[in-house]
Amino acid sequence: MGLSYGKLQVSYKLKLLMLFSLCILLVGWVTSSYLLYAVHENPKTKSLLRNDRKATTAAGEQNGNSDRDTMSTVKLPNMMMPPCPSQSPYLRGPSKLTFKASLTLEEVQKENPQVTKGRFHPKDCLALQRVAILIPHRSREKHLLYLLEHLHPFLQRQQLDYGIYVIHQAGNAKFNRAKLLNVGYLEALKEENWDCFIFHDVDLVPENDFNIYVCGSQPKHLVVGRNSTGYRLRYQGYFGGVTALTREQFSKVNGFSNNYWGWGGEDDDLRIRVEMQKMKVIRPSPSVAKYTMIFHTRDRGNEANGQRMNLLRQVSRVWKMDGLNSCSYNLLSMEYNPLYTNITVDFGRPTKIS
Ligand SMILES: [Mn+2]
Repeated sequence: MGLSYGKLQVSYKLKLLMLFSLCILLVGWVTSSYLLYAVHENPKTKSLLRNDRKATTAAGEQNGNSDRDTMSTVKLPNMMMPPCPSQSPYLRGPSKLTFKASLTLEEVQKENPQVTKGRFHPKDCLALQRVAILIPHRSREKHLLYLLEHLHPFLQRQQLDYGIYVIHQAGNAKFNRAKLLNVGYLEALKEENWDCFIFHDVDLVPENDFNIYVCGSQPKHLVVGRNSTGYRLRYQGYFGGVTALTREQFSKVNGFSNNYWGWGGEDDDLRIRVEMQKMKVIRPSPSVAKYTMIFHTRDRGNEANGQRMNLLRQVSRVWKMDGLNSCSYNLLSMEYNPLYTNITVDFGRPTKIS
């Protein structure tokens, strides 16, 4: 009797153990086959497989079921979602851009029902990268409107998980593009663990959606040509307009210098930083990396920076102390508009540096 009771207990424990191991096996199999698939599709996605999206993206799902939604309306839990293909099936290639004088923000919002708080992610696949677009801004509302009009559909066709941040410089001190971009990087990372940052001028609109807004193993310069320069690179080593750096690449160079007030130089400074870290600037093919520049005259408060040549001579001496780690600013507001997050920041006046 005692023996058979013992047997019974053993077999019960055995069953429990078997059930438990079966569960473990099943979970392990699902996870590993998912990971293997993702890594096989794109080895660079290894680091991107963490499912640490924040709850904010869930809000974005709420208005996903619109009849305008041509991508797909199938909702899948993150773990079950396949990675997006290495090339999106929605790309269209070159397009002739038009800019309607009467365009309004409401019209652009209506065209992009799936975007909330400037953010979007594909509903049926896991994007290859999470990309923050940072746009420095002051009194260029019309340019911003045209850029948003074209950039949102462009990024959606590329199947990216993205967010657009506009960083607005308050006050009337000289414009400091580079410092605004440092602020955008620091503030955006407080919201989401972005993989890639696109530093984007407000007046450059991409013409070809094969110019993919993702980061690579080296810093990328996305503007090879623009209509205003006959689609030729402005000069050898030009690194301005639109660039793409991973979170790590940008942090490795300590970001931009904070000391470029007014127009010019800050992009060359960043290129020097990149080269000092033994990284190499890469560019997409000229046929793809084309932009339309919205014509404008030089803004008041953004006059050419007469100090830029002096500043460029001291990059190797100052880069470690001047950049992300020394970027002080007064954050005035953070507004969540439907099509972008607006960060308003005050820098005060330039301080004299040696
Ligand atoms: Mn410009």
